[in-house]
Amino acid sequence: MQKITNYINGKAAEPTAGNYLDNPNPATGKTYSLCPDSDAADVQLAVEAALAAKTSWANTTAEQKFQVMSKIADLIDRDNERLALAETTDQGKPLWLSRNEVTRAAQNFRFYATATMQMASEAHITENQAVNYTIRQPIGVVGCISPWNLPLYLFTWKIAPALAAGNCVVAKPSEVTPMTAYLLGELCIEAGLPAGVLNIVHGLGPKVGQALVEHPQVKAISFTGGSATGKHLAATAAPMLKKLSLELGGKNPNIIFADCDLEKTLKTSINSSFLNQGEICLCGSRIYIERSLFETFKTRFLELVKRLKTGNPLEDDTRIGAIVSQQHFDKVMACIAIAKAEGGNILTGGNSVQLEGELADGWYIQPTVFEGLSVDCKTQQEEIFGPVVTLTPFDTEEEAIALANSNSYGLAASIWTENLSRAHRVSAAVDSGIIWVNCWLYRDLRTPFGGMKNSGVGREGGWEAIRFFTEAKNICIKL
Ligand code: TXE
Repeated sequence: MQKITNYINGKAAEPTAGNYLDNPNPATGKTYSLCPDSDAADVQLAVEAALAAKTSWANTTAEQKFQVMSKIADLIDRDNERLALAETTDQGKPLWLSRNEVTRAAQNFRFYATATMQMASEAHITENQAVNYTIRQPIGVVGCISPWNLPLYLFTWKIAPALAAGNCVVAKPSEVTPMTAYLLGELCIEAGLPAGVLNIVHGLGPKVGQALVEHPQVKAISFTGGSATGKHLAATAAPMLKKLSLELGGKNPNIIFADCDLEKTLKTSINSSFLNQGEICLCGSRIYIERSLFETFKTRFLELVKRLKTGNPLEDDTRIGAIVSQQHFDKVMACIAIAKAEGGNILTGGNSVQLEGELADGWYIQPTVFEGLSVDCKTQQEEIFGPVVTLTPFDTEEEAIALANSNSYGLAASIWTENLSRAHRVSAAVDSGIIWVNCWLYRDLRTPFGGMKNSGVGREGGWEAIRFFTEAKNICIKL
């Protein structure tokens, strides 16, 4: 049984208490590796290593940071197949999707490697009396806590800007999907990342994550996960005046007007509904369709949904892989039961899928489509985070906007229309941090990324992330 280790002070480290958690493969439901059940003592060792490396990393030249971060990106690319197989075995997503996400993880490191070479700052000249210039200094030791849905992608999405900004990092991946974070540690050693610059501590959120958030020498926390956890984490960090970036849940509208390009809308809506088994905070699980198009869209959409293969994540034609854990499988099935109880009419799906052989004990759920649910029911209000979407008609643009905003989340939205004025109008009116028009999940890493309301606080991406991971200092020189 493979034993995952922490990565502390530049080398593999066993959890000090010697405890481990079973780590199952969602496709089989069977434990296939052991994850360190670390504790505060391990966090302390990691923070000490980061503190020891802090000054030297901050003083490392931009060129040297660029070189080592680019090397990590190249090694991730080199090991794409190995990392993708590890990701699928750990998370349950189709292998073809894991390959794509590993490529994006390399891009995260490469993108922020280039950022090290582009750091600039502002100056303000005060009526020929003074020169003000702003410098952005690394915070020092920062914490990065990431979730189980896109493990390596979201892990690197936090770590890369933190390193580029000159910080040392203590990172806590999800205990549900620890494998690729462990493998990243090995690649950092191979790339020659100096000891202590990045430290990875595995374990339970309330134990290791909490210890990291509470640690007085960890000055900022970047978190992606559930809204409830985010609120808890903020309650811990706020009295300590720590900088916080919270990328939380979503319950995103997919607004489809009758004048849309129907073929493109259908194809992309299948993706925005069910990619990664619907386990993406950006998925469009509330589908609103203009009434004149509703029946046509419904018929065509259902035809496509019924063709999606739910099955072995290792097979190329699988579109819906395994649900990440027994706990999450139970949660999603419970949500489906609630939707039925709330009067939802199941148009397709709604059941678990029983596979054969070694996959017989895996966790699989059919892609599920509901209609006939009211605006304020739990199914339309709360994040399910599984392969479950709802179809709801609307009559006017104003109603579509009201429906889209009738929710405590505000992360992302898709809008399908060929009317440019409407696209601008509706985009401005929908309360989401990320709006896609005639597309979904089309990502430019330079753009601000994050949500409002219960979807989080702050933004990642581009210079937003560098600003988060630095302290701005204004220096005024009197002339
Ligand atoms: O997230 P958690 P989970 C949503 C989705 C999902 C729900 C819970 O609805 O069902 O969140 O998923 C660590 N102090 N999203 O359980 O619990 C934990 O170990 C410090 C949306 O994965 O929030 C893990 O590393 N850390 C989200 C990370 O927080 C703590 C993606 C996320 O765990 C902690 C994932 C604590 N007290 C889930 N408790 C998105 N926005 O993409 C837990 N953690």
